[in-house]
Amino acid sequence: MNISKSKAAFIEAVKHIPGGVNSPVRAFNSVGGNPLFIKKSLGSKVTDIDDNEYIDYVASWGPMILGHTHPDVVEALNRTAMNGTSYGAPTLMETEMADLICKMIPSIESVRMVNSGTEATMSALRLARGYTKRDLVIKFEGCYHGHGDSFLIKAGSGALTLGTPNSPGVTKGTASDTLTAVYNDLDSVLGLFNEYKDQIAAVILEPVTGNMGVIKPSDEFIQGVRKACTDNGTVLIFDEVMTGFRVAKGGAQEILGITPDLTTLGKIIGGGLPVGAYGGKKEIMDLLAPNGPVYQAGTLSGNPMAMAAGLTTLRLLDETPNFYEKLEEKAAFLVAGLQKNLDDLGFPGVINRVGSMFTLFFTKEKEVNNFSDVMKCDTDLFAKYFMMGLESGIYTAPSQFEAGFVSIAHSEVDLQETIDKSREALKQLL
Ligand code: KE4
Repeated sequence: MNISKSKAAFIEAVKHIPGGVNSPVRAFNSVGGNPLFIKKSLGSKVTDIDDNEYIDYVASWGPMILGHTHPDVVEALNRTAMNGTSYGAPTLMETEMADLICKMIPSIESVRMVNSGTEATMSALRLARGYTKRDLVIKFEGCYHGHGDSFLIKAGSGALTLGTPNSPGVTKGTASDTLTAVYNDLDSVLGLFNEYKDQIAAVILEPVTGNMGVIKPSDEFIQGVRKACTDNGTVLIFDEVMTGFRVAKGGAQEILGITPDLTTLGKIIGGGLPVGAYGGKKEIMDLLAPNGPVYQAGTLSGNPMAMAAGLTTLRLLDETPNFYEKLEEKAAFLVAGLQKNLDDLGFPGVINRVGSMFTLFFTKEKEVNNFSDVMKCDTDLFAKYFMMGLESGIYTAPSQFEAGFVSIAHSEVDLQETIDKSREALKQLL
């Protein structure tokens, strides 16, 4: 496979961009080689600057549930741009977006738009602290909530991939206000509530994880966390930046049957443009400026271009008959095929899937249910598998600690080709 133009582009990029990338997970540090420079995308495919085409499961790290370059999204952007790109004043689309989010996720009574998932989680935590007048937050090892200081403690995603789960630059004071518990271990949460009684402002978690690979919470764990928050007057924040509108129309909270107090959103709600949001109980959200004293602001929050792409995307998700049933069929078909590869070849591995997000863990463990299971993965083997996938035209996340995403644009041909090429790679790795 010729990737000479990407190699040359990377040499140029590193001259003025740290690591040659504007987000660390895009670097290929943990899998070797250098990142591919992408020049276009359509449907289930992306094409690099050497004109290699790939079946894409990165999906821009989640947003592209409709597939890339959906014509309705492109048309909405073109139409909006003709009237200007940003006003710094309210627009009707922002109200439509808020109304639609509140309709699709009933636990959200009021919602504020921001520009990234990081902004959403940072703001939600500040709001929870303002509402409870408490300082401490519980997060879970391996979960990633963006790069806000409070969350770069035992963080997942790129922080884990690159071996910096605790980032330098986070002050001792900030770090001391973040407590960490173990995902799917309710006792680790209850122990912290006992030790720090009445001091915990919030518990934040990925209700289905994606940033240490895909892990679903046990009913006992997630129900126990909800009860502990309720009993202690602690705000439960579901970070649904990845799972929101991904694992179900109403996000992970719909399939888990748990109502959080606040929800953070991102990725899909921008339709590929920079958007984040946080919302929940009106009683809590009304503390936000300009109504209340908790401050949060953003020059481009609710930006017309981002609203046009996001609103078009959400409307399609809300109105397309059987969208999630069709997406479920596609993802189930793919993962059944990948699982058959493992079974037929006797290849050690575990595949976790929730809706259209999945992870193939290279592990000899029989299950992957928590961070310590994830840490037993063979990341070297993953790196070889990743590179073989790339060479055969399959583009997946360059990290064992991420999720793959199936879009509605992935055809059965795409999925069967992926299964077949994955099988060939595993055969060579045996
Ligand atoms: P952003 O600030 O990257 O928009 O969102 C942060 C964030 C918050 N919460 C969850 C559950 C997330 O998954 C993310 C971002 N996810 C990573 C990939 N797993 C984004 C990719 C990247 O960092 O470039």
